[in-house]
Amino acid sequence: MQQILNKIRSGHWVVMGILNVTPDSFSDGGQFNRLDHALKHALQMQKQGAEVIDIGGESTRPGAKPVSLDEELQRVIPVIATIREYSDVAISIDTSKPEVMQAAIMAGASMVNDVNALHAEGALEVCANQPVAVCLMHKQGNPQTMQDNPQYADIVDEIRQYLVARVSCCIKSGIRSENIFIDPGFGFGKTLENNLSLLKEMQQFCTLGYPVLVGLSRKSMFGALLGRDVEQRLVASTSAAVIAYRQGARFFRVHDVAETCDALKLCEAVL
Ligand code: 7PM
Repeated sequence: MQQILNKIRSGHWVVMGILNVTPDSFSDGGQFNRLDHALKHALQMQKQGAEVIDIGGESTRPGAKPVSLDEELQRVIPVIATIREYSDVAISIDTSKPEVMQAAIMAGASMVNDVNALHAEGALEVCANQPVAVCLMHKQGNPQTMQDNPQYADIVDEIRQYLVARVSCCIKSGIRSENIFIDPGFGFGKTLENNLSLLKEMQQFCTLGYPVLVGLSRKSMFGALLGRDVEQRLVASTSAAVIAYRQGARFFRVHDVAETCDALKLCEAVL
């Protein structure tokens, strides 16, 4: 993770590949097949240019039902341990639960990606006492209802203030400032118009002094704008990544690793 932090600090981009660990898609094949599939997917993304693999048990997604602690642990920890066994790629744990953070770190994760920005009791402490990077994301409301009627007076200002406040909490708790990423949280309690404003004003997050991670990949904002199903959002997703890159975002959480890396290589070559 240290190498990745240095790379971003010196102005380069990094791609984080999203690893699917949904239980439904491969549950028929049993534990071995599930782990084998996750490992293959992770190694493929690494080969395509992902330097971090983000692993989540899906409890934090918009509209998702909460997942119990035991279930989340059972979903993600064996996957982390398996990838750690076969690859040195950096692993990020996408969770809001301190117990999952702790277990994931023990199993080899070096980053905590929390859409809840370490609000859960004990989360700050877990991250403060370990050599891990953290990503603090903004969201309005909770995953079940946040898309119902999001409202902001000044969305950019509100999210900036929120992220700055969360960064302060982290630093007060003993998390090193060099280990902190911020993320405006596209799609988390945001209308299409809100998401477009955030993308337009990306620079205002990139000048706060912390590297910015963006998650735009295949998001429903592209469905709303273009009328495209989730598997037809590649061009919009990579284009949006380029727009964010041009304003200073350097960390990209994506499904389509090879294509995003191509676009970002072009960006960097031009600059
Ligand atoms: C359904 C809707 C499934 C939305 C999954 C999602 C982000 C994240 C997610 C993000 C950070 C997705 C989202 N989005 N973590 N986790 N930033 N840091 O599109 O934007 O993958 S879940």
